[in-house]
Amino acid sequence: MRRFYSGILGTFRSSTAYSALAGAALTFTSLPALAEYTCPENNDYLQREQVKSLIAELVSQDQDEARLRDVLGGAQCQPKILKSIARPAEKTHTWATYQKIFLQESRVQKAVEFANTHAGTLSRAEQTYGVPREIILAIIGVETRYGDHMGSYRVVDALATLGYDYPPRGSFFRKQLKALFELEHHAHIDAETITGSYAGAMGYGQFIPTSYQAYAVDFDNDGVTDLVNNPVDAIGSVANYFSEHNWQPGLPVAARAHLDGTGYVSLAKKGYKPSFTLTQANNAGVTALSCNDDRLVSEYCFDLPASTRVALLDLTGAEGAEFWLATDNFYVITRYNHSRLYAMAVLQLSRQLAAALEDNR
Ligand SMILES: [Ca+2]
Repeated sequence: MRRFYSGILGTFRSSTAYSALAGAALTFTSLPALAEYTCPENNDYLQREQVKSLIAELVSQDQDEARLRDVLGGAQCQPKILKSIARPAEKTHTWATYQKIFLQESRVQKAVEFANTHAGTLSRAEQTYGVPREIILAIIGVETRYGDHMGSYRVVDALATLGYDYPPRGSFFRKQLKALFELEHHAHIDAETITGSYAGAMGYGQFIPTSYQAYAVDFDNDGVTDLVNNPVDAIGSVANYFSEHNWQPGLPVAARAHLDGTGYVSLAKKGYKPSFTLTQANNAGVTALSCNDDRLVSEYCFDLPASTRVALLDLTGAEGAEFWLATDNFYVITRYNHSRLYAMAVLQLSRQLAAALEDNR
């Protein structure tokens, strides 16, 4: 049975206009009960053994002990941060509800203004890193609405709270906290006052400290790499992040898939990292929507060599199950945020932006 083409003909352009008529999402399951984590009473991070060893380690790297004690002594455990981390949007939404949050006309309007202001920088980023401007713009749009929502938590509070009072990911956030002080030591960052998300992500593109260290660039060459106050550095840094994660210029990100038979079930279980070829997908009855197929008009089509590596995504869209074939460039977007919903939102926003910028020319 051909699930995807069933009766859906016409000239729809919106991706959500396509939906399978049968089949439930394979991977959306109810969440297990989450353990609750709370801030200790009368907390003083300076009394904690792990904090003492962080200070010792940083002092051995020539950092100033008084400054470290000052900033860490002022760090506050924040209950709201512990609540937020337990329920990230990517885990509590289906594609249908997630899509509504990020794909709105108002975000596209903001993007066009931002793109006009930074047209030269976006061209230079595209040329330098091979990443299309609409992808850079979509990332900055999804992350912070072009700088409107860079986060109001002190980063040191966020990273101390999650590093010392959220055991499931403590070691990850303790690494970020250490990196924050290294950034203060080597870059233009004030570890005491800089603000960001509940997870300690900073600036237009919401870089966590280790990403800041590894991928941020001084794109306007003023000697300072500043992703919070300088949109030029932020644009270059997002493009560099994609380039360093092997973005392939010109490779389409994803196409709608149609299904014949039940061979798709095992492919959809393999996750969003491309692990089989288009030939293998075709043999399992899964075909990418071709851009040469005039039965449907879709922006989400591709005609790639049979040896191209792909993954099969099954999403719960507004009108039911949706199936997509995604390439290595889709996987690169998930390196920014490990979520297929996130990557799909970035892809679809980027298409809206490309169209809006084209109209604006
Ligand atoms: Ca700069």
